[in-house]
Amino acid sequence: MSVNKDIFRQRDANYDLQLAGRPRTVWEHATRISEELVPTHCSFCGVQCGMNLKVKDGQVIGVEPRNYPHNRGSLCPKGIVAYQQASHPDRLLYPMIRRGGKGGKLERASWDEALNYIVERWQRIQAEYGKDAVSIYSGSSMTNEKCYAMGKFARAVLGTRHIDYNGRLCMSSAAVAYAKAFGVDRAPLPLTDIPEANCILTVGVNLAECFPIAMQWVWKARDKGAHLIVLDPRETPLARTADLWLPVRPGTDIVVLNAILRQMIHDGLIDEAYLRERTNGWEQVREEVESYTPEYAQKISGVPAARIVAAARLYGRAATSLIMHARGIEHSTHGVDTCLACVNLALARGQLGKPGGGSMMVTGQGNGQGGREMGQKANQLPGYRHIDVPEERQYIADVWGIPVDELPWEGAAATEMVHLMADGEIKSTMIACSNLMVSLPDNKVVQKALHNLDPLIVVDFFMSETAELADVVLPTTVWCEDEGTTTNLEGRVIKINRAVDPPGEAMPDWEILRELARRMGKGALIPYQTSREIWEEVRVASKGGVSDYYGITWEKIDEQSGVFWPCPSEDHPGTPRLFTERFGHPDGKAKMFPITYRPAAEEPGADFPFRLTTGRVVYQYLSGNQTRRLGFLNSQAPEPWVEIHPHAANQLGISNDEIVRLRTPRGSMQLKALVVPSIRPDTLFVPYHYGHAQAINQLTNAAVDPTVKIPEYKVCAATIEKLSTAEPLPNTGSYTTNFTAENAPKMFPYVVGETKGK
Ligand SMILES: Nc1nc2c(c(=O)[nH]1)N[C@H]1C(S)=C(S)[C@@H](COP(=O)(O)OP(=O)(O)OC[C@H]3O[C@@H](n4cnc5c(=O)[nH]c(N)nc54)[C@H](O)[C@@H]3O)O[C@H]1N2
Ligand SMILES: Nc1nc2c(c(=O)[nH]1)N[C@H]1C(S)=C(S)[C@@H](COP(=O)(O)OP(=O)(O)OC[C@H]3O[C@@H](n4cnc5c(=O)[nH]c(N)nc54)[C@H](O)[C@@H]3O)O[C@H]1N2
Ligand code: SF4
Ligand SMILES: [Mo]
Repeated sequence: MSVNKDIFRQRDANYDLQLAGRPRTVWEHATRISEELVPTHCSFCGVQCGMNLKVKDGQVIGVEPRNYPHNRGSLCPKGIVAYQQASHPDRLLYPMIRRGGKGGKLERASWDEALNYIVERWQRIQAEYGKDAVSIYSGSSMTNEKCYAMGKFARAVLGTRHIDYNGRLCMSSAAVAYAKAFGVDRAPLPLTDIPEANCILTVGVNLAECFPIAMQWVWKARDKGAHLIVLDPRETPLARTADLWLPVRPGTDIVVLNAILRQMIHDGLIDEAYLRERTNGWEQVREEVESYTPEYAQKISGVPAARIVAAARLYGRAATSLIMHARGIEHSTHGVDTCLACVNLALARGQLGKPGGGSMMVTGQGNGQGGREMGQKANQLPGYRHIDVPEERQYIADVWGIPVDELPWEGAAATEMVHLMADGEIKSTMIACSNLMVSLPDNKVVQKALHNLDPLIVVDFFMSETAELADVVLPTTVWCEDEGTTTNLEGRVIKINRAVDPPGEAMPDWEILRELARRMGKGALIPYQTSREIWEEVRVASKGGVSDYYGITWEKIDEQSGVFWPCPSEDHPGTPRLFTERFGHPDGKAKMFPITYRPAAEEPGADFPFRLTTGRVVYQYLSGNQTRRLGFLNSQAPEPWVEIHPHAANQLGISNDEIVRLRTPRGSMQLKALVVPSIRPDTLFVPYHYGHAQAINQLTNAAVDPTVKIPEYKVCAATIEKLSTAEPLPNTGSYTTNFTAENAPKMFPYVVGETKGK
């Protein structure tokens, strides 16, 4: 198959002319009117930018930005190529079963064979070992409808208590912190409020690379004179433009946040009236922070005392101030505490509930917000109902039409589930929408755990590092082949539309669950013919819950350009701003908690003198299973690297681009050094989007926060070594990163870059 590039070049040229104000050519006009535009949203991050997919002859051939309130007609590099997933040559097109035992090969099977095999195995396992011997590991890149079906399938059809999802690895510490402090776990304000802020303090969020389109709201605030303070061990693109960069040692933010609060108290910048009227617990917080002098904070965190004082004054004197925080503080064994320390600052300034003020967790995954409200989290039922509360259990049991004593209790968190697999307590797991072999810490243990499962079932649309280990692989749809809703990082519920049919035999996740339930004799529990039927049930199941979606209809989403929950009735407009009058606790007040600094689980020492932190780059997404295949994105960041400061590099004799060995107590890997002045000299950074020998989670620490079990991805002890001889780079797996002239489906307008990383 070859692409007639000349036509597309011609077409692009015409488009340029059109942009220059010239009339459209006949060719341009003809192509445009024969394309259908399907309004939807991006498949990637939590901003969920509005986009129109261009569809022609049953295939998605391109994208246009859509003027939605929060992205206002812009898309970032990932959004622009997201559509290329649909017709990608790597798509999984039919079910596969590993024949000949664990050492055998994955071979094509029919749906009937694959589903019957799973059901037969599950029934035998559950009869012999009990219901909890089968588990579900799910994800938040799925629509609300899929997430809801997943939770109901696990608890009502399988009857297992073990269901959890990848949000556990993401923002679960922030979720718990907000539930503790405010009684509601949601960003309290929309992105469009940000320009009202006079000072923005970002804490562990690389906004420009991870939420690029949200940046326009920060720029608007800056244009109006807002100050910007960035707390991050790296001078991120956002930090480069900031008034103050606080280069914190990974894992030590609490001392900085407490010291800022102490300084504000000493400078008389506290809103005492707000604290009296709207909060509980302030006195204990005031006492706790008194020992956090700027000098003590400097000693622990490495942030100069003078900058801490300056930050307290810039932040504390702003009439309206906003703290934005993300994984930099949440991926920690004290993630909940650090978020609560941020909340203390914002409450002490009386900011929560003000337009443009307060604290805002920046949720990461496309449906990271909805994914945790639909009942696929170990301790939660739909509507953010708690699985331990008898009335909440009864309500959901009634909606599902099952006796309440058949509803399982809380199961293992995702990180704990892996240990139950390794210990043989869980015998079989279905993983949908997660790539554990890249995303979980200390992945040697993960591999062992997955190897123990029989069968391990993986539902995906691309072969992932995890699917490679599966006994059964089931092909599912990409986002634009199914319709449903997602809830973006603001709490805005939006509509995803179906643009094309799935290729081959791929089936939406919820249809796979329906077919499994039917074969298990429980078809009446998953009876849906359309995802809209699931939505109508979600509305009822969430009714009266903290995240009440009852009043949100698909029509209303279109009419209002998204609806913010809670929205308890059809005539309710939705709630963009939370806490304007009261917080979610019964007395209407926010709770403040005194926060004490504790060191990370693993501190540097003589053998491992650096702090290693991990995270993201703009061009790759999560485990990379989707973006490593998109040529333009991958060509910009085809392999991982380790960022090291020039001082440290000089001492070790390491030069830029040199292959080095990175070592932690769990093992070592080889990768390129990127010598950059934008990182602390005692800190190393590696992006985590890569698999096999390139996965940084070979080396990360599996220690978790004691309450939420989120891993400490953001700090462990490490060392870096020059290689004595040129050692060959190990095998890094194989995937198609690109469309070549040979494999490109005809409709693709561009053939980008070259094939890398094979
Ligand atoms: N391009 C891209 N965008 C994405 C994603 C992606 O994979 N790629 N993923 C999405 C998802 S699921 C998520 S969760 C979000 C994540 O969004 P972010 O949280 O913004 O991303 P991270 O890179 O994980 O970490 C953010 C910053 O934390 C800093 N950091 C590391 N350790 C510490 C520390 O101890 N303290 C402080 N204060 N900062 C620290 C890092 O230097 C980094 O700049 O992004 C979403 N958007
Ligand atoms: N070292 C380190 N590790 C980290 C992090 C870090 O900062 N550092 N960040 C953590 C964070 S914040 C997160 S969110 C996790 C993410 O970790 P994972 O959830 O494991 O990563 P994803 O790439 O999102 O995996 C999703 C998989 O599901 C597929 N998929 C996408 N949509 C659908 C769908 O609708 N249905 C099905 N069945 N499959 C689908 C994709 O192709 C992909 O293979 O990683 C965590 N791991
Ligand atoms: S900012 Fe996020 S939602 Fe918007 S286009 Fe980029 S990846 Fe997609
Ligand atoms: Mo995430």
